[in-house]
Amino acid sequence: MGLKDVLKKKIDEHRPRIAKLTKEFGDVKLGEVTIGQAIGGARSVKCLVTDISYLDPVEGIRFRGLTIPEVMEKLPKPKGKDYPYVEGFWYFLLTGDVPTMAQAEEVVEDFKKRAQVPQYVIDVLRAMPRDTHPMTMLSAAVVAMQRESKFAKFYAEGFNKMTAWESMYEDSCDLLAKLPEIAAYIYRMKYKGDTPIASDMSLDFGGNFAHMMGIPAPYDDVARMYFVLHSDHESGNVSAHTTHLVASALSDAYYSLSAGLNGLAGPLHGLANQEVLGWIQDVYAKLGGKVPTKEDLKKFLWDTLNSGQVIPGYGHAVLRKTDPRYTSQREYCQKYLPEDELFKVVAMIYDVAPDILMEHGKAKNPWPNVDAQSGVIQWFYGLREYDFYTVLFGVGRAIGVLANITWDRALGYPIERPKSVTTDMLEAAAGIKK
Ligand code: AMX
Repeated sequence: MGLKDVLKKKIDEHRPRIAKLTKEFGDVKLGEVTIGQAIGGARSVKCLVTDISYLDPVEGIRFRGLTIPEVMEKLPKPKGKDYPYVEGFWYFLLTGDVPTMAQAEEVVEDFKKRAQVPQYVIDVLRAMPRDTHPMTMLSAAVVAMQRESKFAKFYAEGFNKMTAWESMYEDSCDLLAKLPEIAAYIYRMKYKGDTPIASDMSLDFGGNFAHMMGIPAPYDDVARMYFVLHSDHESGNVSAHTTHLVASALSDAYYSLSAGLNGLAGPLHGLANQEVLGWIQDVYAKLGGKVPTKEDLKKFLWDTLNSGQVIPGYGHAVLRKTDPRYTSQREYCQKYLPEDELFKVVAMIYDVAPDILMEHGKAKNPWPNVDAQSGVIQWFYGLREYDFYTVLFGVGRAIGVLANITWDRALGYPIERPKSVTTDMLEAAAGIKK
C-alpha cells in the first residue's frame, strides 16, 4: 500500500475518535485560562490538538511517540548514510508508522516527479533585490506558486469536507518536494555569484539539496539531520500555529506555509539561529578576534542582558531543560568536529550561560534551545552566510506543518477563532473594577 492509501486508512480510523470526543465529551474542561495567560501570549493554554508531535517540558520533543535518537535509529536511511531519508520521515509524520525501506523509497520516487520548480518562481526570485532577506525570498517563492494549488481548485469546483484532505496532501507533497531546489537556488543566486546548480534527480531530498548547495558529503547527512530535527515542535509555536491558523480558513498549503515562514522569520523564533551566529561574531569582534576566556564571555553575556537584549538560543516557551535538538547537534559536533573553534565557543557558552540566566532571574528556562547549536555545524561545512540559516529551518519546519494541515483537513477542524476580552473585563474579573 502506498503512502496515500495508508494515510486514508489512518484517517478513516481516526475520524470516529474525534467525532465521539466532540459529540459526547465536548464540555469536558482541559483547564482554565488565567488573566496572565490571556495577556501573556496564551502560554500553556491547552486549546490545540495534534498527534504528530508532543513536547514534554522536561523530556523534549517526541515525533509520533519516538524520541529523536529513536527516530534517527529506526527510520530507513540511504545506503551508507547515518541519517534517515526525509521522505521516509514525511511518511512517518503523516501516518505514525515507521516505513519500510521500500515505502520510504516509494516516496523518494514520488517526490522526484513533483520536484521541478516552475520557471516563473525563479523569475520572481530573480526580480527581487539581492539584498532581500532569504526568508522573504523563500516565503515569496512559496506564495508565488499558489496558482498551482490543487486544494484551491478543488474548493472552487465544489468542496467536499470528507475528501478535502486529498488535495491538501497533494499540495503538501508538491510543495515539500520543491523546497530543496528553491532554497538552494536562493543560496547560490544570493551568495555564490549567481551560480545555481541543476538538480540531480538520482538523489534523495537531503542528497539533492546538498548537491544543489554545492557542499560535498557529509553535508547531505547534515541536511537530513537538520531537516528532521527542525520539522515539528507540536502546534503552539509561531510557525506551526500560524500555518494551522491560516489553513483553518481553508486557505491552501501555499498561503498557509508562506504565512508560517513569515512567523519563523522572527528573531524570537527561527531567526534566533542567525542571531546566535551574529552574536558570537560580536563576541569575537569585541574580544580581540580570538576564542574568549570564560571570564570575558561571562562579562559579554552580562553586557548583552544589561543592554536589554536576550541571549539568543537560550530559553523556551515550553521546554524547561536542554532541548534534545540541541543535544543531538552537540553530539554530532563532539563526534565530527570536536576541535572546531566555533564549537568550543558554543560549548563554553553552554558552560556559563545557564548560571548567568538563573542569576539574572527572568527567563523561566535558562537552558539552550535548538538554535544555540545549529549554526556551528553549518559554519563548519562552509555555509557561513548565517542569514540563510533560518531558510534551512524553514525547509525542515515545512515537513511538520504540512503534515499537520493535511490532518487538519482530514479531521475537519473548523476555522480558528479564539475570543477576545477587553481590559475592563479583565479588571472586572480581577475584582478591581465593577
Ligand atoms: N535571554 C534573556 N532574557 C530572556 C531569555 C533569554 N534567552 N529568555 C527569556 N528571557 C526573558 C524574557 O524576555 C522575559 O522578559 P520580560 O519579562 O522582561 O518580558 C522573561 O525572561 C520571561 O520569559 P519566559 O517566560 O522565560 O520566555 P517566553 O516564553 O516569554 O519566551 C523565548 C520564549 C524563546 C521567546 C525566549 O526565551 C527568548 O527570547 N529566547 C531568546 C531567543 C531564542 O532563542 N528564540 C528561539 C526559540 C526556539 C525557536 O523557536 N526557534
